[in-house]
Amino acid sequence: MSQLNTPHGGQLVDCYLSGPALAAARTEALACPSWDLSERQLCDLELLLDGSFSPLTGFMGRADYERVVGEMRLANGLLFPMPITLDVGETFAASLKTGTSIALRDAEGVLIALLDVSDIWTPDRVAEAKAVFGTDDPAHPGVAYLLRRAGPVYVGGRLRGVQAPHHYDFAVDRKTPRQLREQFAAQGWQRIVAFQTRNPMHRAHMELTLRAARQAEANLLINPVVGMTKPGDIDHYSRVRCYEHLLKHYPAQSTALSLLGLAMRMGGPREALWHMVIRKNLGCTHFIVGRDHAGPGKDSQGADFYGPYAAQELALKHAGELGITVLPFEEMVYLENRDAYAPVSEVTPADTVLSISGTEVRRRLMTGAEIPAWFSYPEVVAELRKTHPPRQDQGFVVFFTGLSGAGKSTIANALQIKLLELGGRRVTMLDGDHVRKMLSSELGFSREHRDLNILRIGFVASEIAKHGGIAVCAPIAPYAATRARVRELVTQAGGGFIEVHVSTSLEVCEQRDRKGLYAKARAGLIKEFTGISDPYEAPEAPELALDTAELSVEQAAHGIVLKLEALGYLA
Ligand code: PPS
Repeated sequence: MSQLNTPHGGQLVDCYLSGPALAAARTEALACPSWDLSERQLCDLELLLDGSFSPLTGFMGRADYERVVGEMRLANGLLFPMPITLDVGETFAASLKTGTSIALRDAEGVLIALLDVSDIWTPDRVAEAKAVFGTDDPAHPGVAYLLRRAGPVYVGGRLRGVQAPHHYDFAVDRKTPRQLREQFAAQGWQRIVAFQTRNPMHRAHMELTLRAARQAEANLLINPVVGMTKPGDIDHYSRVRCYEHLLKHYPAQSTALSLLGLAMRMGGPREALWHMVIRKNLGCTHFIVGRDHAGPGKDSQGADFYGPYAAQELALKHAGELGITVLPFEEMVYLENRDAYAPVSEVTPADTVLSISGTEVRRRLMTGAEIPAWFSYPEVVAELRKTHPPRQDQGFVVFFTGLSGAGKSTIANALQIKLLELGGRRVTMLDGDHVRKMLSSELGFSREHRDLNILRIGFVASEIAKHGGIAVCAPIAPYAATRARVRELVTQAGGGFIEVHVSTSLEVCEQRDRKGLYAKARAGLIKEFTGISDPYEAPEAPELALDTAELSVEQAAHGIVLKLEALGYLA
């Protein structure tokens, strides 16, 4: 098994141009239509260009795509489990022709590559989700992306790389397949076990990786994903600092760290195979597949999407064909009586098993509770605590939603005063009317404008929460999907999100009609008025619902304070 070979026996792909071809491509790009890549597309592009996805030489064309979706094979029969496609909008697609090229640019407009378009087609994305992920349930992050975020048209073709995407963070730890292979060769490493992770590593992971390396009599490559992982994961900056601490505890001569800018799909078994293809391309000979590898979490019924060992089974089935040895690993647990870690199957009735789940770690970070040294090295825990302070020190957003006249602003004002009275925190008010004057004065009340208005509020609120402040927002926010986007924005920024539905009925709001707007709306003088001539989608699972027909302002505001205390946001 030659180290220089890709899983398919060919040479590592290198899409980058050089010399006169590079200069010509830069000039050619000036006349090409430009596509601004999404974060995920940029991740895919980087790994296509540097050969991590060998034998792919570009975004998949239709024939490759269809066979990959159906059979996990490229049109030429080579095993490749994940469709790697460039999704675009309909308008942009309509401006394209096969045989022409597109300039692919990053978010700042920097030219990364030219795509020579060979295929343009509209895929059946629901069928793709079912075939690739085994489900079309949007609780699966890969499905949610495919059905809700991805553009409806795919464009395939060969790539001509102009410039690798630039990374300002951890630049020396991001190695291309070529750089890693050179490093292995220079160190005389011939057997290399790769460990994939999207989580901070604790002692159990360290024990597992050491065991795997010993078992294979091999060196170890810790190869964490720093592209896109599962929404809600710990950010990669914190994780990489944790890995760097942990690395000091490994045998220095036999362990290396390299960061992988992969955009994961959380595709379980298929994703495990994809990870193997990548690691083979990186020059690794062995790959650890643990329990529930690249697992997407629970489905909307609360059940697992894949069996816990489904990924291991599929990985083992195809390992020979890919030319990489799979090291299936069970969960490792701590045995207090032996002061040692062991795989669950080696536990005897005499052992006292201690374990802390990922959820429990998050809870302890949230509450500031102790995380014992048997579980994680203190410097790793300290690193996590820096970016994940206990809830009472975290920023959060109280997001009111409800009909005009429901009482949102009145309760929000009362809440702001109560929070200021409690002291020690900074509070920003983003009231509907106020925002419309200061941030959204040019917007009307069409769905598009309302969404933009709410996303602006969400953006500002997420920034406030990110910096430890409290944002109190009180727009109507009639659309559930937009509110969900705001929740995502805030939680991804590390803030808490408390949705308060001011559920006062339309009848009561209309009867009050403090601003006289309902009368005008009924008379047709105001168009698209929420509740009258425009929809209001009531929240299904708000943190709190308050009806001002039944509660005084004082009671409602106090109810929110109690909720915030119960959730741990107020000391
Ligand atoms: S939205 O849908 O969330 O963007 O609305 P929002 O920014 O909260 O603005 C709502 C306030 O604007 C006044 N107003 C209208 N509301 C709903 N529909 C229409 N067509 C409309 N036109 C003006 C109204 O006073 C809302 O204030 P509140 O405080 O909710 O009564």
